[in-house]
Amino acid sequence: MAHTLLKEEKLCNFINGEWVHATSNQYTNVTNPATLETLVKVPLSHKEDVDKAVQVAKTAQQQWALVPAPQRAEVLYKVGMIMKERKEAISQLLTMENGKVIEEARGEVQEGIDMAFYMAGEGRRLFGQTTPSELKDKFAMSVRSPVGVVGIITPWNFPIAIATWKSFPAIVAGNAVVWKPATETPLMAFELAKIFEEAGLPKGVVNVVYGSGASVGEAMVHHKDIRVISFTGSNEVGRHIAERCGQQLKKVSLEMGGKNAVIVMDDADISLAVEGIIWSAFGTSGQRCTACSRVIVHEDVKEKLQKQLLEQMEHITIGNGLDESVKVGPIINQSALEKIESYVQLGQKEGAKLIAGGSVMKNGQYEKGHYFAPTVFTDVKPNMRIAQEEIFGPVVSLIPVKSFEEAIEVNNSVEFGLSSSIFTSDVHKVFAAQRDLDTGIVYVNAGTTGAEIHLPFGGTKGTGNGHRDSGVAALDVFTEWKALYVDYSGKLQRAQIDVE
Ligand code: UN1
Repeated sequence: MAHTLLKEEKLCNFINGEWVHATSNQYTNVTNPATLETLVKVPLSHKEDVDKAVQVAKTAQQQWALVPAPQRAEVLYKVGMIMKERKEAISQLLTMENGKVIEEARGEVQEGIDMAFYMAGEGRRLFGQTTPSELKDKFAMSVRSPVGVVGIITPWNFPIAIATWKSFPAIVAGNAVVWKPATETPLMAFELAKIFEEAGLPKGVVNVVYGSGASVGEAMVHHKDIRVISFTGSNEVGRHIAERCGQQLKKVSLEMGGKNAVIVMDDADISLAVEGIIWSAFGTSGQRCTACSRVIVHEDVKEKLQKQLLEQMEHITIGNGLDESVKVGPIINQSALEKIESYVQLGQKEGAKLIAGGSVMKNGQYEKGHYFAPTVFTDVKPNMRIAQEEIFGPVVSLIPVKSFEEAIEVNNSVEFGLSSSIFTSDVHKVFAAQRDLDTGIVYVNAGTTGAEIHLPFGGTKGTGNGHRDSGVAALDVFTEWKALYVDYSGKLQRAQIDVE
């Protein structure tokens, strides 16, 4: 039942295990950002499509929740096995729709495979807690129960990994899913939906509705039968969702980016730090929530670091990510490119010194694609907007500091709190930094990217609202705690009153 996509094919939604046309008959082109070729057309669905998906999800969830969790887990295990078999083909498609280089695409698909096996394991855990009761002959425990129908809204920058971070824990915990993937990257949802089907996931447990945030996202957020929204994306959209969910007392989990810094102390291995900065600032063209966009460097090693950084940047190859020798691919679309460009202009106006890159690449092979040259600003002041706001592109600001304490303060001075890193050889600084860096993820002697799926992913302050994707903490988003009391005394025992 393999379905090979045709060029410019109109994609269907996946509802109740069927591939169905959206009710709208409106489509938008999905473009390969490396070549500007149209790959497929994605439907712009309406509220009616969401309503249909929620309706079938609600029915499917009631049955799915009755399937023992180890059996639900077995389906996820099969999903992982199929993803593993198809890793290369999926990675190629991912590079085509998202632009990230093939090596990173393979890494992202691997993240999804890891998540499948990890969450399959949770099917035999899903631990609750047993506790003593205050009363004699009474049993007390708490168990996790599914929330029901969950809505997941996923971004274009990790279109398959983030979808697995959210859908797999939801599924293993006994929920049904209505999923709105980003319109820029619908193929990963198409591939994953086919895999769910082949792995034997019952119809209606996962439903894909393609479309815009303004119509599909809004309908999901307002649907009374969607009990949780899990969102990864921009700050602006996340705050809007939070407000809407707040009004309805709907549970919501948000992950909305970062302004992540690498701190380089005077006792650091500078060559290693440079490697870490290049990988986390320019890898994925800086389009990761965890991307390094600030380097907070001790003034005594600033010149050395800057020199080595510029030298190493000479070796960065930019182009179509399907070419194995390319290290940095294109930017997702024209508006993202323009945003990056406007921040570079702003940085210059603010008085930061541009020492590398700084412009859209338009000549030769770059003419047909959205490319931005890896960019470095130096002598950046911590309060400049380029050092405070998320740019989501290959732009890094070097901020000189005089001490470890100042480095921590500058790191923590932004509204976000996702990831941070410190390069140092001093064990005292390592432990003080892990305590004082106000971010959900801290790296020592590594860049700011590269989170592993069995650890919690998320951040403090403006990065989110306290929930975490990935790791066992993800189950908290997709389960309700239920407290259970069983009195086997044979008489009415009143808590707090009938205590001896
Ligand atoms: C993201 O950019 O939203 O830690 C996810 C990392 C990747 C995931 C990034 N494993 O960089």
